[in-house]
Amino acid sequence: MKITSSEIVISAVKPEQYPEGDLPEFALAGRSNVGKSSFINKMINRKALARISSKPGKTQTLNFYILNEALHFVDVPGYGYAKVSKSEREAWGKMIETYITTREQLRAVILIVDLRHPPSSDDVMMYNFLKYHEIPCVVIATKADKIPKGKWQKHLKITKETLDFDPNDDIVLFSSETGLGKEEAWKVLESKM
Ligand SMILES: Nc1nc2c(ncn2[C@@H]2O[C@H](COP(=O)(O)OP(=O)(O)OP(=O)(O)O)[C@@H](O)[C@H]2O)c(=O)[nH]1
Ligand SMILES: [Mg+2]
Repeated sequence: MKITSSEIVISAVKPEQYPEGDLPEFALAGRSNVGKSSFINKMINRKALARISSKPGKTQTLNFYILNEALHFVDVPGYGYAKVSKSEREAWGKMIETYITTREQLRAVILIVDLRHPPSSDDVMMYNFLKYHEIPCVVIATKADKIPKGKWQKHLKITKETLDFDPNDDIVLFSSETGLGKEEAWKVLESKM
C-alpha cells in the first residue's frame, strides 16, 4: 500500500478517547524498545511521526495514527521495561487489556519481536493472550539487519518454536533500517482489512 497521508489523531488512555468510526485498525505490541514506533514510521514512509525512543518506555499512551483516511495504526507502550513501578505496570495492563478485548475495529495485533533473540516470556504471554481472545496476530521479526542473512531462517525457526507459533498466523522478517519485509507486511495487513 502506498501511504500518501498520515497524521496523529489522538493519544488516548481510555475508551472514550478512542476515535469514532469504523476504519480498520491495527495495533502494535511488543517489548519496550523492540522497534514498534520504528516499524510504523517505516511502513508509512515517515522519519519520525511515531516517536522513537532514545530511552525505553517512550510511548506511554495509545497513539492513534490515521493513514490515507482509510485505516488506523495504534502505537502502544511496550512491556518489560524494568524501571516501571508496580502500579504503573498494572495501569498499563488494564489499558491494553481494555483496548484489545473491546475494540471492535481492531483487525489484528502486530506483535513485534526481535529476530536476534528468542521471544521473551512477556512476548510468549502476549501471544498466548491474543490466541486466547482469538485476536488475529501478525508477528513481525524485526532488526533483521543486525544479523547475517545466512542466519535468518535459523532465528526465525527459534522465534516460531518459542512462541509455539500457530501456522495459520503470519510472520514477516523485517528491518526498519533497510525496509526489508515492508511490502510483505503491507500485503498481510491489506488481506485483513
Ligand atoms: N538496527 C535496527 N535498529 C532498530 C530497528 N527498529 C528499531 N531500531 C532501534 O531500536 C530503538 C527502539 O526503537 P523504537 O521504535 O523506539 O522502539 P519501541 O518499541 O517503539 O519502544 P517503546 O516506545 O519504548 O516501547 C531505536 O534506537 C531504533 O532506532 C531495526 O529494524 N534495525
Ligand atoms: Mg515506541
